[in-house]
Amino acid sequence: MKLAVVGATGLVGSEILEVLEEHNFPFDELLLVASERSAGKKIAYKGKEYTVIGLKQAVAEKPDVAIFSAGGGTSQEWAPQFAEVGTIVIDNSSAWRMDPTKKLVVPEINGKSLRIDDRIIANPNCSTIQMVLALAPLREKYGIKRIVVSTYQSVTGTGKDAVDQMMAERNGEKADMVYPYKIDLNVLPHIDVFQENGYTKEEMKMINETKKIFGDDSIQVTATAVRIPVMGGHSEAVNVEFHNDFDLAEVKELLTKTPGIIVEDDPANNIYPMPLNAHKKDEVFVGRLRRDETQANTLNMWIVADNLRKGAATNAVQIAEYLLEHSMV
Ligand code: A2P
Ligand code: 11C
Repeated sequence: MKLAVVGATGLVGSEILEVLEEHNFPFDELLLVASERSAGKKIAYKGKEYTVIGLKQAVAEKPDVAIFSAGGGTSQEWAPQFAEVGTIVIDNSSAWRMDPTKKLVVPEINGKSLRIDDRIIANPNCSTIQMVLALAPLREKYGIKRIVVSTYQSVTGTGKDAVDQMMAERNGEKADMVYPYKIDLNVLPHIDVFQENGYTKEEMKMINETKKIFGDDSIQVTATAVRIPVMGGHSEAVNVEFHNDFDLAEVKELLTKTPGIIVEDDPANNIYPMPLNAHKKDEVFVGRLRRDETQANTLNMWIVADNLRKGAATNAVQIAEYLLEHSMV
């Protein structure tokens, strides 16, 4: 098993290496890939030094699996070239997600849709993954009619340069601006580019990807995506209307039983999910479970996860693990 990590020098790439190590992911050979600018750089993994290579060299090595986290443009251009030599590409960018010929996979929800001849598999957007994982067991039980979500997203979702901007502002240093405004001590109702309908691309990803992952176009989703000056994870206030009525204790029990979800919901003791605690964790944390008293069959919940983990690296590694477990690689 030859594994390539494309974008190994980036924020998500280095998180992928951490998750591979923590999960003790089995491979015989590891290729660390980045742009030609980084070729020759050394990166340590499990105490061994690896030399970063460029994409051309990586394709020539014909890896069995390549996990891509090097931006949409790189995926668009290079994923097909890897697929051509037989590599299974697991792509973290938005390049292939809405392509009807490609699967958009959260293994716990729709891993079963994967087939041995899938060559480019898309990893959903971070804010979508944590929301659908928490909603999946509830959807199965009660059916989902409509979702209203507002996000509070970590600067790590933008990448290393955004973290640098926030920290420079915090330290009173000159910041290279990644966002159109100061991010520290501020809140930006703006993630990714604005679309013609007034929504941002991030908001439209949450709407369209949710429908595709659940395989249900009838689910109504509306989103407001907001960047806040935190690290460690994305938080989401979700208001979900079910087709059928629910019992709050049963909701809690369903979520507690779901692998990958941790319920933190004890308001009397100030227990609720926070990005500070979700940092570096693979799980999705759910709390503030309460009935929406203004509308029938409707629940309010608060969902937090490390966007670089379950939102990106962990989900991608889990797809690779699923392929291995099901002898698809
Ligand atoms: P490099 O470090 O060589 O630029 P982040 O999102 O944290 O900024 O990381 C982006 C990742 O994608 C980095 O590993 C970066 O490599 C990689 N990358 C960016 N552009 C390309 C490209 N054209 N070809 C290959 N890798 C790229
Ligand atoms: C953010 N969700 O927090 C974005 C980052 O489509 O994979 C991930 C973008 C994507 O800014």
